[in-house]
Amino acid sequence: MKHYTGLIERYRGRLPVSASTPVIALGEGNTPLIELKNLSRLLHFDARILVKFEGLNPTGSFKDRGMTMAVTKAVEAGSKAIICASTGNTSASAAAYAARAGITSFVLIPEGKIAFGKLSQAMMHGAVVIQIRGNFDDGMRLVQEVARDVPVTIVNSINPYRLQGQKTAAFEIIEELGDAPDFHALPVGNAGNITAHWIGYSEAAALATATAPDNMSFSDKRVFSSKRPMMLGYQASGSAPFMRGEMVTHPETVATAIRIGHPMSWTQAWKVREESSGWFGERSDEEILQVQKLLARHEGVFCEPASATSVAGVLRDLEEGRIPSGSTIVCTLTGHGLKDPDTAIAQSSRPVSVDATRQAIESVILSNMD
Ligand code: AN7
Repeated sequence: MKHYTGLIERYRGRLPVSASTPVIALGEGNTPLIELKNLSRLLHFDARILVKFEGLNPTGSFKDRGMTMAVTKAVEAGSKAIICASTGNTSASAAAYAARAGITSFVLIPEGKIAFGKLSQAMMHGAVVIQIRGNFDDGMRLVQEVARDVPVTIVNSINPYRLQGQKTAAFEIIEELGDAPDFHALPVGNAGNITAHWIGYSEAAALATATAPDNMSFSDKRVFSSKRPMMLGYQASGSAPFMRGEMVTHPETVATAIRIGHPMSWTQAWKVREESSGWFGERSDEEILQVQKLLARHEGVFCEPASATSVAGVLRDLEEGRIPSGSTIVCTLTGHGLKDPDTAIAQSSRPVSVDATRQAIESVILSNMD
């Protein structure tokens, strides 16, 4: 088998690259699809829920799928610097891919509202980190204004190459399951990822009806599906413009990754909902954290708070019968739990402290055995 180098090589025939494109890759993509077997037993739901664990990408989030494409195309066009506004994960990914490409990255982050793991990544990869006294939406506006005057390439999801890279998650799911699932649920911030998945599913469904041309690579031919899933987009209640039907001026949520009041892919996401017959939903911070903990405790899957929003949404909609029993549902877990250690530790019980003696250890063990 060929050494896996990343999603651009794997899906080359489905992406806007040529033989001479200088691919900037870190082995992104190819993430596991994990069935929630323990939660199914524990919570008695009669459906198949699988999580696509995007936290296992090189910088720990799904952003790497889009960033490998965006930075590759920026370098191909001769760009020497990239810029983004970010709630954290985009900045971590941009910083890493810029480092790999040998170009400069500028990242605008909301001061005090970014998880520590993400900040450490942007700093370690050598990004110029600009903390703004404002939120993501302010940063996004500023990035667009600045990029008009200064030669920097924007790598937020308004860069169309980002969505091209991110659509490959849908291809992987179809390859693993043999077809598209009935439902696909994602946490929604800017709504770029839900839009990208819909592009991927739509291309795969279109391929099934078209005849595959001879020059297609093997993987291109495999990725087709008989149907498209219903797309479900879930938001945190304090930051839910799609539920309010309008932009939110002061978004607030413990899930800082999706603390976004002015989604960039607003129009596209409404179209996805309509075309897929899906819906948007919201969950409180408490529900989100509860499900984050459930996944960690009972499935061994540690995702960040924002990511748990997709599973929290699906569990409720299953319970209420909105999602029919017997359905196959894929939930994207967008980022790794290690991104946000503070939130994880704050909701866990403190470790016991004992003297360094055998007796002390044995007494802790005995008091914790069933
Ligand atoms: C873990 O990093 O917008 O709906 O600046 O980090 O495509 O925006 C992050 C978004 C979900 C929402 N889960 O995805 C950023 C940023 C996690 C995220 C989302 C984000 P979109």
